[in-house]
Amino acid sequence: MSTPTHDHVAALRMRDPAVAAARDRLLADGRLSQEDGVRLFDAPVLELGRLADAVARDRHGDRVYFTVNRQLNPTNVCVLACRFCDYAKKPGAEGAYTMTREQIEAHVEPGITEIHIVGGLHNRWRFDDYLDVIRWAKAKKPSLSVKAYTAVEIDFFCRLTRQPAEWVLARLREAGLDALPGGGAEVFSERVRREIFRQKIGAQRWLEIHEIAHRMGIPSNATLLYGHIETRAERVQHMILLRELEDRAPGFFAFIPLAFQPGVTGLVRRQASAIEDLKTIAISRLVLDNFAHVKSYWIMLGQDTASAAISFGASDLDGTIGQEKIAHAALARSPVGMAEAGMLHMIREAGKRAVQRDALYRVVREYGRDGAPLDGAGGPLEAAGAAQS
Ligand code: V47
Ligand code: SF4
Repeated sequence: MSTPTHDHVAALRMRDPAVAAARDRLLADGRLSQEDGVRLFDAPVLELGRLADAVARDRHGDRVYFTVNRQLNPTNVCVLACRFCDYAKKPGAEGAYTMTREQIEAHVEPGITEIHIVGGLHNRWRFDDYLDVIRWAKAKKPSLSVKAYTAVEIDFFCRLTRQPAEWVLARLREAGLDALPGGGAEVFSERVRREIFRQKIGAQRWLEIHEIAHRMGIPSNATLLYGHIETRAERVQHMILLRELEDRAPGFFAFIPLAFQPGVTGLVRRQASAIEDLKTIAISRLVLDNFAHVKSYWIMLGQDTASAAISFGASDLDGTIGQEKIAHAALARSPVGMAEAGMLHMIREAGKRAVQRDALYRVVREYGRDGAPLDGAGGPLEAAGAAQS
């Protein structure tokens, strides 16, 4: 990744004093503080968006990344009971499922380049069962990039095997793991942890596992679950802890703010507003100056806000996904999967250029502003008739 320039940021004239101060700080190669981040939440959203978009353009030009992937949630049986989670089921409960090898293999469809595996902490599974999920997916398509198991699952495997995280991660890598997803981070606040996920690992262990992975050369992502009982200050604190880890042990690809889907948890009445979503995306782009990408995760944001986020600092749309189960157990209204043409359409509508990537951000195919592939092949946008607007 080349060093970002400041050309787009330097060309901006800001009207809001807090956003202007943030721009000046970034231009001087300074960093936004906790207080700066919190103050920016009160700034006008369009001003924030202009600055965050300029930062994203200085890093990536007009490129926005996406992947043709599937999400695989092999079991929803979980020994924990996080208060925000509508997905997990107790063993034997109605709706509890565990996929067979055939069902797992069926998720590895021919056109995908990435599989994202995450699920519950099963009471009967051994570490080998989790390794098998990766082995079976990889055996079906050896070129597949595998992004699998959150730090919460890695910690669970350590307890199952009584082995340190280095050993667990080395076994997973032998089975075919390429990268860790960013889930399980929730919010790095002990107050929030005690309230809504008290059985689960906290900030220290999550950060430790990602640090170990990075030092072993295993890249990862980081999420933030927001829009429930956390404060804006706790959101910014979460970003700063991630920024410090990336300074210490580089290896993060993307930061992914996950908009909480209230479902039937009773925690909050409604999902965060689109304005709050866009502010969270923009501020994370400004605070996380050492992260390559901020991801606009359309499954949680909904397609409309996710496509607006492309103009508020997001440079990655995740992927086509397929049968996502976690957000949809919490009644998310987004479709369960999206065709490649839909991804291209969202990016083109935002006036940017699509780049199809794999889980390791290697370029699979680049597209022009008109949505046509630059290698001259007939692309899915044309095939779906979406190239004319
Ligand atoms: O860890 C659970 C969250 C995460 C809800 O790394 C919820 O590229 C919203 O981590 N509303 C799993 N969120 C998903 C995840 C992820 C998603 C996309 C990309 C990547 C990546 C990672 O989902 C869990 C938890 O934080 N979650 N319930 C809910 N009701
Ligand atoms: Fe289990 Fe994860 Fe749901 Fe918590 S969020 S109950 S660990 S599946």
